[in-house]
Amino acid sequence: MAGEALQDCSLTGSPVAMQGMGIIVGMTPPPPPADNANDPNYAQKIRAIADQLTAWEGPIVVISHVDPDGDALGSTLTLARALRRLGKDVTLPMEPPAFLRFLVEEGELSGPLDALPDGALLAVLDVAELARSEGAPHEGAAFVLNVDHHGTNERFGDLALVNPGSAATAQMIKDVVDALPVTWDEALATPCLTGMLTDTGTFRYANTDRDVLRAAGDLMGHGVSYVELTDRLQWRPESYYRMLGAVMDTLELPFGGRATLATVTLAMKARFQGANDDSDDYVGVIRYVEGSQVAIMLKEHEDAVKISVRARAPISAQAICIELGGGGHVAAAGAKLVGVTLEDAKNQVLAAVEKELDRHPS
Ligand SMILES: [Mn+2]
Repeated sequence: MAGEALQDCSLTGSPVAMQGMGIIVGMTPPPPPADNANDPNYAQKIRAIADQLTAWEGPIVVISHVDPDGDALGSTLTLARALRRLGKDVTLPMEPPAFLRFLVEEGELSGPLDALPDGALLAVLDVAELARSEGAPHEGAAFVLNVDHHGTNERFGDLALVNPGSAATAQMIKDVVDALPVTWDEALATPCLTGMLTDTGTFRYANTDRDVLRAAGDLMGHGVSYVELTDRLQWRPESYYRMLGAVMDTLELPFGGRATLATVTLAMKARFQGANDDSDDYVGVIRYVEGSQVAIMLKEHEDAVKISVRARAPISAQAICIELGGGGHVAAAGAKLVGVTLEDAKNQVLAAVEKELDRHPS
């Protein structure tokens, strides 16, 4: 789950992917893919990835998903730094959200690429669908590497390691870097731990397990200041808190309080300049209303409404968002409804939520 993001989990889906799955627009989507199994060849693939990267002599381009979150930036920055230490020619095209920019040093990131350099290895991290990648086209890559923890991952690429049991892609990148001939230090460990922190909600979400805590413990042993990092990751501008007040005024508790729902409107974004960039984790506030099994944030955009969903077992945020053409994890997922009004979006979302709640009567 994306740190909450989940990603936010910016775990939005795309109609393109839906079409790729053979779904006819207008028909009821099928149930979520059952492929949430971990990769049975995990250890061998980590070794193969490390060997492939170590041997690669051409350029390497590292990308992640649209609306990058802490795992997207943390995974890519950790891998890029490790590979640069091995003398590799690495490009990392990304525009991180404001609250993560403190992690980045001058010159580490680039703007989006129009084309891949000749002979490039493209490493795609934390991206379930190629259509949701950002920063560089995938056409023309000499080799595509896919490392991700979304169960809905399309298993694209020449070498794909997909492990839904990993709490964060950063946890998988930690294993890759362990297998590379580089020495861990604070500069490598800090972004890597960030990915684990944001995708687990600072080790509070349902994906938090012994393995991710052990991996995080290893990174703390490499010089990360845990208290400083977790503190810094919570910093937000004043406008964030001003807008939070307005968003909380929209709070509703449908389905007898089994769900919580709130909205960020275009008017709020206009009123609270600068808050939009960091508003994704408001859903992390309303998920803690007593009795709520599923929390939903609607974010109005010019041409679409973005949906962020957080759920506690047995309710599946993934099932709700796949119903809406999106995707993500069981506990945290997202979708994007294009060309609809806020009211239409809300009705569609509530219908999908009701269907999932009906599967698990309280
Ligand atoms: Mn992730």
